[in-house]
Order: sequence, then structure tokens, then C-alpha cells
Amino acid sequence: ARLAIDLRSAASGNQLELYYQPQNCTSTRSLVGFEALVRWHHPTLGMVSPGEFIPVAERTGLIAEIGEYVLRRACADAAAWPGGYKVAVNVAAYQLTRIDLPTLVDEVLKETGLAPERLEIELTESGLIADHARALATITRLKALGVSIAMDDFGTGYSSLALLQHFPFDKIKIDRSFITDVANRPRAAAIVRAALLIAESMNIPVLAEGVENEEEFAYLRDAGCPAVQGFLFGRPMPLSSVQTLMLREQ
Ligand code: G
Ligand code: G
Ligand code: MN
Ligand code: NA
Repeated sequence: ARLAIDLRSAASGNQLELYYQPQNCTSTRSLVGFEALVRWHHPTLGMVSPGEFIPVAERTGLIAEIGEYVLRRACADAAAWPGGYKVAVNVAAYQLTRIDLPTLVDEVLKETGLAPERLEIELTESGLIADHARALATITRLKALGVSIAMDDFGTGYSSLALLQHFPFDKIKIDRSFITDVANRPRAAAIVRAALLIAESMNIPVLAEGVENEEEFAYLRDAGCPAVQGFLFGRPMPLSSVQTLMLREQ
């Protein structure tokens, strides 16, 4: 309850900060983009993790304001990056079905000057099953703007395959629960390989989440997974570190 009250002042933006986590191409190891991950600097509690406050924000509807802040900040930051790196932004169920997200995205892209091709919207299963028809209409309009749509946490929901059948995703992000120690866990490895095969048949690129070490990386590379994200290539970091990383990459 306390969090919900404090979140109201955070939602205005001045206690929120975006961290960014690198996403890399598997074959070249080169940087391709970043996922934006919000952080809340609470005046007395210190840093509160999004795992704690995003669910509260979703229940109270404050996610609309927080999400708008995140979208504006991420697009403005990315517009200033050299080299055309992409930015991925997480969008909650509420934003997909209860607000006019495509109009907001269109407005933010125009305001910030970010090319639509450089923005990716990450959706989780919960965001898609709440209102299937509305979600599909929203996704269709977002794609018409030139923005791409990624399915986040693939494999962890109740209907991953059904959603993959019905929604026109541009990317699949395999959940990190399958990636942890994948080379030594035959059942996880079988699921990862099957997901890669399905995605390849659908012509959808895959990104593996939560890649923490070279053993996991080598397994994914050899299995043909085109992109990775995880502590091996970088933890979520503040904008200043992103700029340093991009300079090093050039
Ligand atoms: O960064 P971290 O691993 O602590 O994130 C925890 C969870 O919070 C993840 O599931 C992530 O997708 C979610 N999250 C982080 N930033 C945002 C955001 O800006 N919007 C939404 N809806 N979820 C976010
Ligand atoms: O749900 P989503 O995939 O958006 O959330 C990303 C979350 O995963 C963030 O909270 C981020 O901190 C976390 N994360 C990213 N890479 C790794 C990793 O390599 N290992 C672990 N344990 N967590 C990670
Ligand atoms: Mn995500
Ligand atoms: Na995820």
C-alpha cells in the first residue's frame, strides 16, 4: 500500500531512471541494441526493483504514466545514439489494451525523431491474453508504423505456442529459465532447439535471454541462435555507461 502511494510521485518521472542492457549478435558478438529496464530511486527505500513495483503499477493503473515516461525517455535516449542501435521497450498488458498505444508511439517517434525501425516493443503473454482482439488490433497498428514487436519470456506462459500462432511477432525472446546451464540440461536444450526450429520455420529471429557465461553462449551459437542478451555481454547499465560501451564498439 505504501509503495502504491509513493509510486504516484514516482510516476511523474523524476524518481525513475532507465537502465539499458546490451543485445548482441551471436555470430559476430557485436552490439545490436539495448533493452530499456526501468529503475525507481525511492526517496527513503533506495532502489526498488521493477519486479516489485511494476505489478503494483499495473494494479493501480499508474503503469500508463510510468510506461509513457519509459517510452519517451527510451526513444529520446536512443535517438541520440550513433550507429543506429535499436532500443527495446517493455509494454504491460494495461498499455496494450487500455490506452491508445499506437497514437502515443507515433507521437513520441515524431517528437524524438527516432526512426520507427529502431524501436522494438516487448510484450509478455499476460499482455496478450487479457484482451486478445484488442491486443491484435494494437499490434497491427504498431507494425504499420514500422515498429517491431517481440514476444518476451517465451516458453514460460500457458499458451506460448497458441500466441505464436495468432500474433505476428517479429522476434522471440526465449526466457532465461531455459538458457541457464542449457548445455548440461538436456530437457531445456531440447526446448531451446525446438523453439529455434519453429522460429526459423516462421522466419522469426530469436534472442536468448539471460546468457551468463561462455558455455551457454557457445551452445546457443552452435544451435544457430542469432542473438543473445545477458550478463555475459553486460548487466543493465545507466545511460552514461551505454555511451562508453558504444564508443568502445566503434
Ligand atoms: O530489470 P529487472 O530484471 O529487475 O526487471 C524485472 C522485471 O521488470 C522484468 O520482467 C522486466 O520485463 C520488467 N520491467 C523492467 N522495466 C520495465 C518497464 O519499463 N515496463 C514494464 N512493463 N516492465 C518492465
Ligand atoms: O522479463 P524481462 O526479460 O524483460 O526482464 C529482464 C530481466 O532479466 C531484468 O531484470 C534483468 O536484470 C534480468 N537479466 C538480464 N540478464 C540476465 C542474466 O544474464 N542473468 C540473470 N540472472 N538475470 C538477467
Ligand atoms: Mn523484456
Ligand atoms: Na524476459
